[in-house]
Amino acid sequence: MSPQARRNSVFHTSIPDAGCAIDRNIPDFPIAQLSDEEKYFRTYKAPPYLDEIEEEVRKFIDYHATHTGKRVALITSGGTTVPLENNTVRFIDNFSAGTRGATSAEYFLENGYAVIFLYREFSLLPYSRHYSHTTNCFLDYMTESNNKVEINPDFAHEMLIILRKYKKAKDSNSLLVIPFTTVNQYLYTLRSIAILLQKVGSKALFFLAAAVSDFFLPQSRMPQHKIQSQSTGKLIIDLEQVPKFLRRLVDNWAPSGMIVSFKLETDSSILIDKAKTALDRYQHQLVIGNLLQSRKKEVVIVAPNDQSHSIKLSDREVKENLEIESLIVPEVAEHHEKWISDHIKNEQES
Ligand code: PAZ
Repeated sequence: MSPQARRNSVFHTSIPDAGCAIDRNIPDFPIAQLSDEEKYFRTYKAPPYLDEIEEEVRKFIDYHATHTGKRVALITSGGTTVPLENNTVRFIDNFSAGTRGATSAEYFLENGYAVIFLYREFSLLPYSRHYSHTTNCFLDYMTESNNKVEINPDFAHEMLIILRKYKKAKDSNSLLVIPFTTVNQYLYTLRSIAILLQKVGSKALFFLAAAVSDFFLPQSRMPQHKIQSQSTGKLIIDLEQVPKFLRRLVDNWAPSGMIVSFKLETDSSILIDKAKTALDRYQHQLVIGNLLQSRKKEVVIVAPNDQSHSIKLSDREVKENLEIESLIVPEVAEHHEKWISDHIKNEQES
Protein backbone atom coordinates (compact mmCIF):
# COMPACT_ATOMS: atom_id res chain seq x y z
CA MET A 1 0.00 0.00 0.00
CA SER A 2 1.46 3.40 -0.92
CA PRO A 3 1.83 5.98 1.89
CA GLN A 4 -0.89 8.05 0.15
CA ALA A 5 -3.29 5.13 0.14
CA ARG A 6 -2.90 4.61 3.89
CA ARG A 7 -5.61 5.95 6.20
CA ASN A 8 -4.58 9.07 8.06
CA SER A 9 -5.36 7.82 11.49
CA VAL A 10 -3.74 4.97 13.31
CA PHE A 11 -5.91 5.36 16.40
CA HIS A 12 -9.00 3.26 16.84
CA THR A 13 -11.28 4.84 19.35
CA SER A 14 -14.18 2.46 18.80
CA ILE A 15 -12.34 -0.43 20.41
CA PRO A 16 -13.46 -0.33 24.04
CA ASP A 17 -10.75 0.22 26.63
CA ALA A 18 -11.39 -3.06 28.42
CA GLY A 19 -8.11 -2.80 30.29
CA CYS A 20 -9.54 0.10 32.25
CA ALA A 21 -10.56 -1.75 35.40
CA ILE A 22 -13.44 -0.44 37.44
CA ASP A 23 -12.42 1.19 40.66
CA ARG A 24 -15.41 0.96 42.98
CA ASN A 25 -13.77 3.48 45.28
CA ILE A 26 -14.21 6.25 42.73
CA PRO A 27 -17.11 8.32 44.04
CA ASP A 28 -20.10 9.03 41.85
CA PHE A 29 -19.71 12.23 39.96
CA PRO A 30 -21.37 14.95 42.05
CA ILE A 31 -23.78 17.18 40.15
CA ALA A 32 -24.15 20.94 40.10
CA GLN A 33 -21.03 21.95 41.97
CA LEU A 34 -18.63 24.71 41.18
CA SER A 35 -15.72 23.21 39.30
CA ASP A 36 -17.52 20.25 37.83
CA GLU A 37 -15.23 20.24 34.80
CA GLU A 38 -12.04 19.93 36.85
CA LYS A 39 -13.61 17.20 38.93
CA TYR A 40 -14.54 15.37 35.78
CA PHE A 41 -10.94 15.25 34.61
CA ARG A 42 -9.72 14.23 38.04
CA THR A 43 -12.25 11.44 38.23
CA TYR A 44 -12.13 9.96 34.74
CA LYS A 45 -9.07 8.60 33.00
CA ALA A 46 -7.65 10.05 29.81
CA PRO A 47 -7.73 7.77 26.76
CA PRO A 48 -4.48 5.77 26.65
CA TYR A 49 -3.49 7.16 23.22
CA LEU A 50 -3.88 10.84 24.16
CA ASP A 51 -0.13 11.58 24.32
CA GLU A 52 0.30 10.36 20.75
CA ILE A 53 -2.56 12.51 19.53
CA GLU A 54 -1.11 15.51 21.29
CA GLU A 55 2.20 14.89 19.54
CA GLU A 56 0.53 14.78 16.10
CA VAL A 57 -1.47 17.91 16.83
CA ARG A 58 1.58 19.75 18.17
CA LYS A 59 3.51 18.97 14.96
CA PHE A 60 0.62 20.12 12.80
CA ILE A 61 0.20 23.40 14.67
CA ASP A 62 3.96 24.05 14.73
CA TYR A 63 4.17 23.37 11.00
CA HIS A 64 1.51 25.96 10.21
CA ALA A 65 2.78 28.48 12.76
CA THR A 66 6.27 28.25 11.26
CA HIS A 67 5.72 27.65 7.54
CA THR A 68 2.31 28.81 6.36
CA GLY A 69 0.86 31.23 8.92
CA LYS A 70 -2.58 29.79 8.15
CA ARG A 71 -5.49 30.18 10.49
CA VAL A 72 -6.36 26.89 12.15
CA ALA A 73 -9.94 25.66 12.49
CA LEU A 74 -10.74 22.92 14.96
CA ILE A 75 -13.92 21.33 13.68
CA THR A 76 -15.74 18.82 15.87
CA SER A 77 -18.09 16.46 14.10
CA GLY A 78 -20.42 13.53 14.65
CA GLY A 79 -22.04 12.15 17.79
CA THR A 80 -20.41 10.89 20.98
CA THR A 81 -21.30 7.53 22.51
CA VAL A 82 -22.08 6.83 26.15
CA PRO A 83 -20.96 3.30 27.01
CA LEU A 84 -23.20 1.32 29.36
CA GLU A 85 -20.66 -1.41 30.08
CA ASN A 86 -16.92 -1.32 30.60
CA ASN A 87 -16.43 -4.06 28.00
CA THR A 88 -18.80 -2.15 25.79
CA VAL A 89 -21.48 -4.13 24.00
CA ARG A 90 -24.18 -1.51 24.46
CA PHE A 91 -23.96 2.23 24.32
CA ILE A 92 -26.19 5.28 23.87
CA ASP A 93 -25.65 7.17 20.65
CA ASN A 94 -27.30 9.94 18.66
CA PHE A 95 -28.35 10.67 15.10
CA SER A 96 -25.41 12.76 13.91
CA ALA A 97 -23.71 11.46 10.77
CA GLY A 98 -21.10 14.22 10.75
CA THR A 99 -22.40 15.85 7.58
CA ARG A 100 -22.16 19.39 8.96
CA GLY A 101 -18.62 18.92 10.21
CA ALA A 102 -17.21 17.06 7.19
CA THR A 103 -18.81 19.45 4.70
CA SER A 104 -17.70 22.54 6.64
CA ALA A 105 -14.14 21.18 6.78
CA GLU A 106 -13.98 21.23 2.98
CA TYR A 107 -15.15 24.85 2.85
CA PHE A 108 -12.73 25.94 5.59
CA LEU A 109 -9.91 24.35 3.58
CA GLU A 110 -11.11 26.20 0.48
CA ASN A 111 -11.11 29.41 2.54
CA GLY A 112 -7.41 28.98 3.31
CA TYR A 113 -7.59 27.37 6.77
CA ALA A 114 -5.60 24.50 8.14
CA VAL A 115 -8.17 22.13 9.65
CA ILE A 116 -8.01 19.81 12.63
CA PHE A 117 -10.98 17.53 12.17
CA LEU A 118 -12.00 15.95 15.49
CA TYR A 119 -14.61 13.44 14.43
CA ARG A 120 -16.54 10.41 15.55
CA GLU A 121 -14.64 7.48 14.13
CA PHE A 122 -16.46 5.98 11.11
CA SER A 123 -18.68 9.04 10.64
CA LEU A 124 -18.33 11.20 7.53
CA LEU A 125 -14.91 12.54 6.55
CA PRO A 126 -14.14 15.51 4.29
CA TYR A 127 -13.87 14.46 0.62
CA SER A 128 -14.51 10.74 1.12
CA ARG A 129 -18.00 11.74 2.36
CA HIS A 130 -19.04 12.07 -1.28
CA TYR A 131 -18.63 8.32 -1.74
CA SER A 132 -18.56 6.58 1.61
CA HIS A 133 -22.06 6.75 3.05
CA THR A 134 -24.15 7.02 -0.11
CA THR A 135 -26.77 4.54 -1.27
CA ASN A 136 -24.29 3.42 -3.92
CA CYS A 137 -21.81 0.73 -3.08
CA PHE A 138 -18.28 2.07 -3.68
CA LEU A 139 -17.90 -0.51 -6.44
CA ASP A 140 -20.67 1.25 -8.36
CA TYR A 141 -18.22 4.09 -8.97
CA MET A 142 -15.99 1.72 -10.91
CA THR A 143 -16.15 -0.18 -14.11
CA GLU A 144 -14.07 -2.80 -15.89
CA SER A 145 -12.29 -2.07 -19.12
CA ASN A 146 -9.61 -4.24 -20.79
CA ASN A 147 -9.19 -6.30 -17.66
CA LYS A 148 -8.56 -3.19 -15.59
CA VAL A 149 -10.60 -1.26 -13.04
CA GLU A 150 -11.53 2.26 -14.12
CA ILE A 151 -13.73 5.01 -12.74
CA ASN A 152 -17.24 4.80 -14.14
CA PRO A 153 -17.44 7.70 -16.68
CA ASP A 154 -20.76 8.79 -15.11
CA PHE A 155 -18.86 9.85 -11.98
CA ALA A 156 -15.40 10.59 -13.35
CA HIS A 157 -15.69 14.34 -13.83
CA GLU A 158 -17.08 15.08 -10.38
CA MET A 159 -14.62 12.66 -8.79
CA LEU A 160 -11.69 14.38 -10.48
CA ILE A 161 -12.71 17.71 -8.96
CA ILE A 162 -13.01 16.18 -5.49
CA LEU A 163 -9.78 14.25 -5.89
CA ARG A 164 -7.88 17.43 -6.77
CA LYS A 165 -9.23 19.23 -3.70
CA TYR A 166 -8.40 16.25 -1.50
CA LYS A 167 -4.85 16.01 -2.87
CA LYS A 168 -4.35 19.74 -2.40
CA ALA A 169 -5.39 19.50 1.27
CA LYS A 170 -3.18 16.47 1.79
CA ASP A 171 -0.12 17.67 -0.09
CA SER A 172 -0.18 20.99 1.76
CA ASN A 173 -0.54 19.17 5.09
CA SER A 174 -3.66 21.22 5.76
CA LEU A 175 -5.95 18.53 7.15
CA LEU A 176 -5.35 16.56 10.32
CA VAL A 177 -7.95 13.95 11.21
CA ILE A 178 -8.35 12.90 14.86
CA PRO A 179 -10.99 10.38 15.96
CA PHE A 180 -13.10 9.90 19.08
CA THR A 181 -15.93 7.56 19.95
CA THR A 182 -17.02 8.08 23.55
CA VAL A 183 -17.93 11.34 25.25
CA ASN A 184 -14.93 10.88 27.57
CA GLN A 185 -12.54 10.58 24.62
CA TYR A 186 -14.14 13.64 23.04
CA LEU A 187 -13.76 15.81 26.14
CA TYR A 188 -10.17 14.87 26.81
CA THR A 189 -9.14 15.31 23.18
CA LEU A 190 -10.95 18.63 22.83
CA ARG A 191 -9.20 19.97 25.93
CA SER A 192 -5.76 18.83 24.72
CA ILE A 193 -6.17 20.31 21.25
CA ALA A 194 -7.57 23.58 22.59
CA ILE A 195 -4.61 24.02 24.92
CA LEU A 196 -2.16 23.26 22.09
CA LEU A 197 -3.96 25.77 19.87
CA GLN A 198 -3.12 28.55 22.31
CA LYS A 199 0.11 28.74 20.32
CA VAL A 200 -1.72 30.38 17.38
CA GLY A 201 -3.75 32.72 19.62
CA SER A 202 -6.58 34.50 17.86
CA LYS A 203 -5.87 32.61 14.63
CA ALA A 204 -7.54 29.57 16.21
CA LEU A 205 -11.20 29.03 15.36
CA PHE A 206 -13.38 26.49 17.17
CA PHE A 207 -16.31 25.23 15.10
CA LEU A 208 -18.13 22.90 17.47
CA ALA A 209 -20.56 20.98 15.27
CA ALA A 210 -20.35 17.63 17.12
CA ALA A 211 -23.52 16.41 18.81
CA VAL A 212 -22.12 15.79 22.28
CA SER A 213 -24.11 13.80 24.77
CA ASP A 214 -25.52 15.80 27.69
CA PHE A 215 -25.58 12.69 29.88
CA PHE A 216 -23.18 9.93 30.78
CA LEU A 217 -22.90 6.89 33.02
CA PRO A 218 -20.23 7.37 35.71
CA GLN A 219 -17.54 4.70 35.81
CA SER A 220 -18.38 3.90 39.40
CA ARG A 221 -21.78 2.60 38.30
CA MET A 222 -20.69 0.93 35.09
CA PRO A 223 -20.83 -2.86 35.01
CA GLN A 224 -17.61 -4.45 33.87
CA HIS A 225 -19.27 -7.05 31.65
CA LYS A 226 -22.26 -7.20 29.35
CA ILE A 227 -25.50 -6.47 31.20
CA GLN A 228 -27.43 -9.73 31.56
CA SER A 229 -31.10 -9.60 30.68
CA GLN A 230 -32.07 -12.60 32.88
CA SER A 231 -30.88 -11.01 36.10
CA THR A 232 -32.59 -7.63 35.72
CA GLY A 233 -35.73 -8.16 33.66
CA LYS A 234 -35.89 -4.42 33.00
CA LEU A 235 -33.01 -2.11 32.26
CA ILE A 236 -33.18 1.16 34.18
CA ILE A 237 -30.42 3.59 33.26
CA ASP A 238 -29.57 6.40 35.64
CA LEU A 239 -27.31 8.94 33.92
CA GLU A 240 -25.49 12.02 35.22
CA GLN A 241 -25.22 15.31 33.40
CA VAL A 242 -22.02 15.93 31.47
CA PRO A 243 -20.50 19.15 32.87
CA LYS A 244 -20.79 22.21 30.63
CA PHE A 245 -17.32 22.35 29.11
CA LEU A 246 -17.99 25.34 26.90
CA ARG A 247 -17.35 27.66 29.83
CA ARG A 248 -13.96 26.02 30.45
CA LEU A 249 -13.12 26.27 26.75
CA VAL A 250 -13.96 29.97 26.62
CA ASP A 251 -12.32 30.97 29.91
CA ASN A 252 -9.34 28.67 30.26
CA TRP A 253 -8.49 26.40 27.36
CA ALA A 254 -8.88 28.83 24.47
CA PRO A 255 -8.87 32.37 25.85
CA SER A 256 -7.81 33.96 22.52
CA GLY A 257 -9.48 31.68 20.00
CA MET A 258 -12.80 32.49 18.37
CA ILE A 259 -15.49 30.03 19.42
CA VAL A 260 -18.54 29.06 17.40
CA SER A 261 -20.93 26.59 18.98
CA PHE A 262 -24.02 24.93 17.53
CA LYS A 263 -27.41 24.57 19.14
CA LEU A 264 -29.74 21.84 17.97
CA GLU A 265 -33.42 21.78 18.81
CA THR A 266 -36.50 20.08 17.42
CA ASP A 267 -39.00 22.73 18.58
CA SER A 268 -38.73 25.84 16.42
CA SER A 269 -40.39 28.02 19.08
CA ILE A 270 -37.42 27.72 21.47
CA LEU A 271 -34.45 27.62 19.08
CA ILE A 272 -33.49 31.30 18.99
CA ASP A 273 -33.98 31.79 22.74
CA LYS A 274 -31.84 28.77 23.50
CA ALA A 275 -29.11 29.97 21.15
CA LYS A 276 -29.16 33.46 22.73
CA THR A 277 -29.08 31.97 26.23
CA ALA A 278 -26.02 29.88 25.31
CA LEU A 279 -24.23 32.95 23.95
CA ASP A 280 -25.10 34.92 27.06
CA ARG A 281 -24.09 32.18 29.43
CA TYR A 282 -20.74 31.29 27.89
CA GLN A 283 -19.83 34.67 26.40
CA HIS A 284 -18.32 33.23 23.24
CA GLN A 285 -18.57 34.68 19.75
CA LEU A 286 -21.29 32.92 17.71
CA VAL A 287 -24.00 30.34 18.13
CA ILE A 288 -25.42 28.66 15.05
CA GLY A 289 -28.90 27.36 15.72
CA ASN A 290 -30.52 24.63 13.69
CA LEU A 291 -33.53 22.36 13.80
CA LEU A 292 -33.15 18.64 13.36
CA GLN A 293 -35.80 18.65 10.65
CA SER A 294 -34.37 21.45 8.51
CA ARG A 295 -30.67 21.58 9.44
CA LYS A 296 -29.50 20.99 5.88
CA LYS A 297 -31.32 24.00 4.45
CA GLU A 298 -31.68 26.55 7.23
CA VAL A 299 -29.66 27.83 10.17
CA VAL A 300 -29.83 30.93 12.33
CA ILE A 301 -26.63 32.73 13.18
CA VAL A 302 -26.75 34.41 16.58
CA ALA A 303 -24.09 36.99 17.44
CA PRO A 304 -23.68 39.17 20.55
CA ASN A 305 -25.86 42.28 21.02
CA ASP A 306 -29.01 40.57 19.82
CA GLN A 307 -27.81 40.31 16.26
CA SER A 308 -29.24 37.28 14.54
CA HIS A 309 -30.12 36.33 11.02
CA SER A 310 -31.01 33.23 9.07
CA ILE A 311 -29.27 31.55 6.21
CA LYS A 312 -31.81 29.65 4.18
CA LEU A 313 -31.50 27.77 0.91
CA SER A 314 -34.24 28.32 -1.65
CA ASP A 315 -36.00 25.29 -3.15
CA ARG A 316 -34.02 25.86 -6.33
CA GLU A 317 -30.73 25.91 -4.43
CA VAL A 318 -31.68 22.68 -2.65
CA LYS A 319 -32.49 21.08 -6.01
CA GLU A 320 -29.14 22.23 -7.37
CA ASN A 321 -27.43 20.53 -4.39
CA LEU A 322 -26.02 23.75 -3.01
CA GLU A 323 -24.61 22.96 0.43
CA ILE A 324 -25.60 25.35 3.20
CA GLU A 325 -22.07 25.07 4.64
CA SER A 326 -20.80 26.88 1.52
CA LEU A 327 -22.69 29.93 2.86
CA ILE A 328 -22.07 29.41 6.59
CA VAL A 329 -18.30 29.00 6.40
CA PRO A 330 -17.37 32.25 4.55
CA GLU A 331 -19.56 34.18 6.98
CA VAL A 332 -17.85 32.58 9.98
CA ALA A 333 -14.46 33.24 8.37
CA GLU A 334 -15.39 36.91 8.02
CA HIS A 335 -16.25 37.12 11.73
CA HIS A 336 -12.92 35.42 12.45
CA GLU A 337 -11.06 37.96 10.32
CA LYS A 338 -12.54 40.74 12.44
CA TRP A 339 -11.78 38.83 15.63
CA ILE A 340 -8.11 38.59 14.62
CA SER A 341 -7.81 42.25 13.65
CA ASP A 342 -9.51 43.35 16.91
CA HIS A 343 -6.96 41.25 18.79
CA ILE A 344 -4.07 42.80 16.93
CA LYS A 345 -5.45 46.29 17.67
CA ASN A 346 -5.89 45.47 21.37
CA GLU A 347 -2.35 44.16 21.58
CA GLN A 348 -0.99 47.31 19.94
CA GLU A 349 -2.94 49.52 22.32
CA SER A 350 -1.84 47.70 25.45
O1 PAZ B 1 -24.03 15.63 11.77
P1 PAZ B 1 -25.22 16.18 11.09
O2 PAZ B 1 -24.85 17.01 9.91
O3 PAZ B 1 -26.24 15.12 10.80
O4 PAZ B 1 -25.94 17.17 12.14
C1 PAZ B 1 -25.31 18.38 12.49
C2 PAZ B 1 -25.73 18.84 13.88
C3 PAZ B 1 -27.22 19.06 13.91
C4 PAZ B 1 -25.32 17.79 14.91
C5 PAZ B 1 -24.99 20.19 14.16
O5 PAZ B 1 -25.36 21.14 13.23
C6 PAZ B 1 -25.29 20.68 15.57
O6 PAZ B 1 -26.25 21.35 15.81
N1 PAZ B 1 -24.46 20.33 16.53
C7 PAZ B 1 -24.60 20.68 17.95
C8 PAZ B 1 -25.69 19.86 18.59
C9 PAZ B 1 -25.97 20.31 20.01
O7 PAZ B 1 -25.21 19.89 20.87
O8 PAZ B 1 -26.92 21.08 20.27
